[in-house]
Amino acid sequence: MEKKKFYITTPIYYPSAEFHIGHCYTTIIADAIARYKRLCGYDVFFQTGTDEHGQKIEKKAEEKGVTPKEYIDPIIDNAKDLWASLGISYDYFIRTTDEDHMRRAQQIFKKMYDNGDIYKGEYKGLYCTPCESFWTESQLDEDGHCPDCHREVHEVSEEAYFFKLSKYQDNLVEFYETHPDFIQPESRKNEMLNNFIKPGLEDLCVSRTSFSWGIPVSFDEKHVIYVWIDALSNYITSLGYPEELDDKFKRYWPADLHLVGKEIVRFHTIIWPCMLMSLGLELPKQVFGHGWLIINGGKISKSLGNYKDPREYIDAYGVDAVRYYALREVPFGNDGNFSEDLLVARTNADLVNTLGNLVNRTIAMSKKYFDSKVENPGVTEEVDDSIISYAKMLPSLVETKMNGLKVNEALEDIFELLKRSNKYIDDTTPWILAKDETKTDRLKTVLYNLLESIRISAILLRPFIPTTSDKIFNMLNTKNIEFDTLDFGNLETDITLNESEILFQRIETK
Ligand code: ME8
Repeated sequence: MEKKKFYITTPIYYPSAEFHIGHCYTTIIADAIARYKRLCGYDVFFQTGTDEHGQKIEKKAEEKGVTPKEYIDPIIDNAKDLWASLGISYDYFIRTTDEDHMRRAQQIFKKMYDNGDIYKGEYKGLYCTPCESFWTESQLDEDGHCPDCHREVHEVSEEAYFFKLSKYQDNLVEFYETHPDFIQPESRKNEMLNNFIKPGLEDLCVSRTSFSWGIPVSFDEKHVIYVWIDALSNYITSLGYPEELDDKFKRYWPADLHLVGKEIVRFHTIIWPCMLMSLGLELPKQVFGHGWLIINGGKISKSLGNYKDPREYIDAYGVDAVRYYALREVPFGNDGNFSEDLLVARTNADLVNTLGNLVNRTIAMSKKYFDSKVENPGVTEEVDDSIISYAKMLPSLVETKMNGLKVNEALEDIFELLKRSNKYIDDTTPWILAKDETKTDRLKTVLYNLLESIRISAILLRPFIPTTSDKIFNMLNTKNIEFDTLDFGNLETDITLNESEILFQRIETK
């Protein structure tokens, strides 16, 4: 049977400065979802990349006395290195300066023009350069600044091309109505409808002549394509659109999930769908707008410079501590605090105390009592049910949570099995069983049950903390590490465990 496909994307980030933990947040979550879907048997296409054009980058390069390309190339090399150190398993990294992308973005612009959806006019308005966004007077904040970053906007007036967003207003509303899951969480849909769509969509300025760092409009070269039109196109140019309609594009489009921060939901749920309607293409299945990581009450941001290189955390605490924190700490969709203290507390509480302890205690007992040999004579007692019945339903609990993108809750459910297993040790008191020769077989079963719940947890944890899962599989010396071996009882009984290794070191706090 042919595998079902799953196309998931992150935003393509601006390489205007080095990436921070906020970019890691989106990318780690996308990675965990991509890995989860792969393990479920999907043919996954996971894409990330960089959004490299626009006035902001042009200015940054000018300030440094280099060309835009010279400015961004090292940032992108560094970003790829960061993704490698976080274990990000992307299938494709798109750069909007890639020749293929540029040519195809031009073709997309031309198609929309040929369809009568792009026309020439004059632009007068307010522009926020750091956000590369146009605003109307009424959208500005109380101080007359950009409502997103609260910095000054400036007036621009120039000949420009416009995209007929207004033409698609009714189709868009109808699409929202007939696809209730399109925008998640629900609250963001209402925000789009009430703040942007109901007041009436205005045609969008989609070309600029006041600077040159962009993709030229193919039929009017003094214009460059508005950076958001260029950027949003990435989701299809990477699949070969519009040149190679038979191959990747047919396989993977429409995207199953665009994962984005809440501040760019409007680009993905208004402009992007209208572009696709103009091109006569299917719309993505879902856009999920997640919340922000906040430092000291404010968004972590490149423009505010209030952050460390995420690799400092990876070096100090390990890649899986950082991944776990990003995935577990904040209910997905909400804003949440980021601090090193919280990262440390989360690591100590969950990864050291709950997971690490369970694994090390269990493996140490196996070694001490049975020379690390795994056996299960099947001497069961009622108390076993506290882990066995939960372990049996856990895969479907996790599936439900992951399908609803409640990533933190999926982890909570997995950790519930680990907690129950720790309690099971206290309840069954293996050290007492070990003193009574008539209880040897019972002790073997107790240890088997513990090892088995560790194996099942490690399989389910693979998408989230893959390095740790691999270490656990290695200690268990098991070959049964795939989702189709999740049934309780699949741990082999003819194996000998390997030496245990410490999974997470307790982090001392002041
Ligand atoms: O918006 N907390 O790029 P960008 C959580 N190029 N997530 C955060 C975050 C924070 N503090 N800060 C950033 C752009 N992010 C465009 C996108 S897509 C066609 C073009 C994440 O570099 C979050 O996912 O400003 C946000 O949407 C993205 O980085 C913005 O990255």
